[in-house]
Amino acid sequence: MATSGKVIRCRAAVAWAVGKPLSVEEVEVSPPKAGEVRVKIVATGICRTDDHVLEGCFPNVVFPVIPGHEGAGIVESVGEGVTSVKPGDKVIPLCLPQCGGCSFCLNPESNYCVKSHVSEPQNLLPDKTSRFTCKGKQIHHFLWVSTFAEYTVMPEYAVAKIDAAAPLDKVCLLGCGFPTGYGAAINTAKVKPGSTCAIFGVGGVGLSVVMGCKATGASRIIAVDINKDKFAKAKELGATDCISPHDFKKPIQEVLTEMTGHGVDYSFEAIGHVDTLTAALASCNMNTGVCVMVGVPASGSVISIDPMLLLSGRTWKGTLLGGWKMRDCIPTLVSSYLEKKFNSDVLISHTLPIAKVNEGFELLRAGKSIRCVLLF
Ligand code: PAD
Ligand code: ZN
Ligand code: ZN
Repeated sequence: MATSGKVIRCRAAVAWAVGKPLSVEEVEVSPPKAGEVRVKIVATGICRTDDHVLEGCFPNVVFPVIPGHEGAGIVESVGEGVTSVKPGDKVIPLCLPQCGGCSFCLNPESNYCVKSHVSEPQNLLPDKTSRFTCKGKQIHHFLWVSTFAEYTVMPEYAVAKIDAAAPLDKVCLLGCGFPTGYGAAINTAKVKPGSTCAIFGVGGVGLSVVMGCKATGASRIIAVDINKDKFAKAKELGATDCISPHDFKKPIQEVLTEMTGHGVDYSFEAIGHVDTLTAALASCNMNTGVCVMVGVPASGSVISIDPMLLLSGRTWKGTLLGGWKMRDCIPTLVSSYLEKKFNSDVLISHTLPIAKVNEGFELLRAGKSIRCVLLF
């Protein structure tokens, strides 16, 4: 490729400071070093986690930074020693990498990787340098993928080659939101047929949980959200009941317990608030209930609970990216999408050019979008 080995100047949405709108700028992207891949991003979804970054919820995310982690693109060039992808391959950048060799990667029960930005929070690449500059300043990476940049560099083990037939403006959702929610139900909770489920927050991630619960054969799926505009889609995807905590005087966990007898079999929190996390825990059956934490609370949040909630037998779990070993599973999920085994397209409510990235965030904050896909 003509650009291989050269610095590429391209557009990126840069977050210069907490609480400020993103700014679409021309940035310089250095070529990939050994073991790295440079990807031309074609499409990227906006996930609430990107909004948490802009709000300053993660103090270890250093500004200026290029957010975005739900993208799909095409390999532009590869660094020395890269063998699993080549220029021209369609790929999904992995915001949770999979080195394949660490103890967690070797454990079939885990999708965590020790060699990730999660173990060592920093927003530089593993060699502690950045590939981005803008106006003479170093710009930080986010989760090693920074999909709000037209070209972005990541380690080879943070990229998965996908089927060449995949529509990138659709399968970008398989970079985060869809697999997170769907996997929370089928991998993390392992929802059983005939069971009862409650999903707190039916945005892009929560609706994917609804789809996962439906796919496993859950018989009752209760969507809980304060925004009733989300209920039509939740019903379309399999929710049997939709309730708003605002419609009840008593705490929502009591409402759910009364609706189901002893509480739901599985509860999921896909919002990221400590109060709804505890409400979700208290909503599941006191003996065998499983509560899965999916929403990301602000760093430093502390949860205080009555220990009896767990002592009586409930299980409380968390999930990162729905428990999928991403490098192994994302290509398979893309194939399943192409085989129409699920339809994640229903989550895409808006498509905008990258220049309108701030409009996309406004739609999310106003509760008007499910997933907004940005196109370069
Ligand atoms: P979203 O904003 O599309 O959805 C959140 C939903 O929660 C909206 O429908 C809100 O109306 C609803 N809501 C807000 N407050 C309440 C409340 N008090 N009670 C009931 N409903 C409420 O976000 P999203 O679906 O993109 O992401 C949801 C969370 O999941 C967010 O915290 C994000 O950071 C996290 C996430 N986690 C992972 C992971 O790997 N664990 C991956 C991706 C996203
Ligand atoms: Zn996300
Ligand atoms: Zn690993």
